[in-house]
Amino acid sequence: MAAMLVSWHVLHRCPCHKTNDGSERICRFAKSPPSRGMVQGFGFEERGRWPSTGEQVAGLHMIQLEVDVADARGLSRHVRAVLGVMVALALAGFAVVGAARADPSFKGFLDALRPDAEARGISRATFDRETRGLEPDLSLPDLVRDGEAPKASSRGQAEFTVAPQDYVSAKRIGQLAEEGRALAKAHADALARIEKEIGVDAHVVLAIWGRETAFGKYKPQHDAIRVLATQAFTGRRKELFRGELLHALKLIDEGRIKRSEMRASWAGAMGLTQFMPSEFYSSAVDMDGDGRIDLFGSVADALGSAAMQLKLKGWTARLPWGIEVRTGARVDCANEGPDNARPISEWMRLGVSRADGKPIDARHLAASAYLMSPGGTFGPQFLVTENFKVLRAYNTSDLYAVFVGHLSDRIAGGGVFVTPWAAIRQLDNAGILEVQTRLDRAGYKIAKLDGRIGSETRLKIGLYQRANGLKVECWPSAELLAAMRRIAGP
Ligand SMILES: [Ca+2]
Repeated sequence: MAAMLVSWHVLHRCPCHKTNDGSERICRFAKSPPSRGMVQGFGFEERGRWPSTGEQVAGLHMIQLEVDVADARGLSRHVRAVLGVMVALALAGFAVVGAARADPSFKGFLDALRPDAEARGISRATFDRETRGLEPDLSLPDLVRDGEAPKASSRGQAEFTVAPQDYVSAKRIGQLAEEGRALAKAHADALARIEKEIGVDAHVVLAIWGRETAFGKYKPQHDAIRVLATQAFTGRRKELFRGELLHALKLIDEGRIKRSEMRASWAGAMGLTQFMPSEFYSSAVDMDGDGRIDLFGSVADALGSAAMQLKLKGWTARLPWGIEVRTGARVDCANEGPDNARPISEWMRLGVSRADGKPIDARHLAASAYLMSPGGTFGPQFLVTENFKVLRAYNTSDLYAVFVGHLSDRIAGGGVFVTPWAAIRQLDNAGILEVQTRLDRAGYKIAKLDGRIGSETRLKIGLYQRANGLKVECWPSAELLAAMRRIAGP
């Protein structure tokens, strides 16, 4: 039996704008049709000539289709044919809207979500109760508004907007370390069980707790459902948040968490260690054994679950996340990055040594490590291990991972960095983006031109500085940008 179209309407229609590239009309599926169930949320990009005026236009349209599905292949052909007609309609300037509502596109988004919620076993009653009257919170960071290009960076993430010496603040880490040492004693039993049963070091999960919520003192106040729905509707990472929203609704439907308890950060993270709803299903554990998983009120459950997350991402017990080093005469910061990883023993043969002058623990010499200089030569430099990558997987930022790793060392009794951070002045995102673009153009390819300072950007800066007879600093400074402009011309 062939698929039958029941209804359709335009969900989200960004204003068309002129383009000078003269390219032919492109209708591209953002997502291929699922094999069963109803179909919704096709995105397509179009480029073409506005029929009434002849202007070149480009736009992104989201279209909701409700299709009675019997044959997935038939559906695909059918949908493609219908979309072709709809592109023609849209280009001809037809205003296609759903029923008149205050915010039809958000309503349409929720309507399109319902079949997926049902497919996951979320009751209709729960779905309707929790989404009734829901409005997007357009004050959140990281949103993409109609007709706006996604921004080069997220204004919400301190990891990418604060200079290293301010992010990895010695004062802040010192305070957290002191509290962490007291909490290590208070929760000694649970932490011992976490180390024994899960195999993740106690000081590391304490450090995550400290970093994420200052040991529970930070209590985010956003309604999680509203945050997740807004990010899924109009955020930069819609697909990710759509899945998280469904998981959150499932948590409510199953009676695991009450809506009133579901307070989240602007990015939907909840509880003592800021977990995402899907992580409740993938890695939450009942560490205190009371028969219920409570990531808001039970320290044992929250830390056990954080440990499980690290374990599932590949944590190796008793392997340091990183070692502060001096690079020596033969290695410089332009050797940074996971592509240049080698055993710690090889780094030692190349002249790399511990910054504090102590010998490197013989048990770790065979471990693979890469050089990582989060502030270029203007701060401490590290050999980082696979455990550093695990911390980065928790939150994708070198500075975040250095913060958590260093805090864990401090809680365990370690000292401050040997090399102090210089007072680094950070270029704004546009400046960093210009450095990246100029590097890319000069043949130092950058995978993601995003205005953010990562390992690749620092490495390529170092290589550029080396090749152009500049001082090798691996940092996008104003002086570097001026030199690049001078060398390449405007
Ligand atoms: Ca429990």
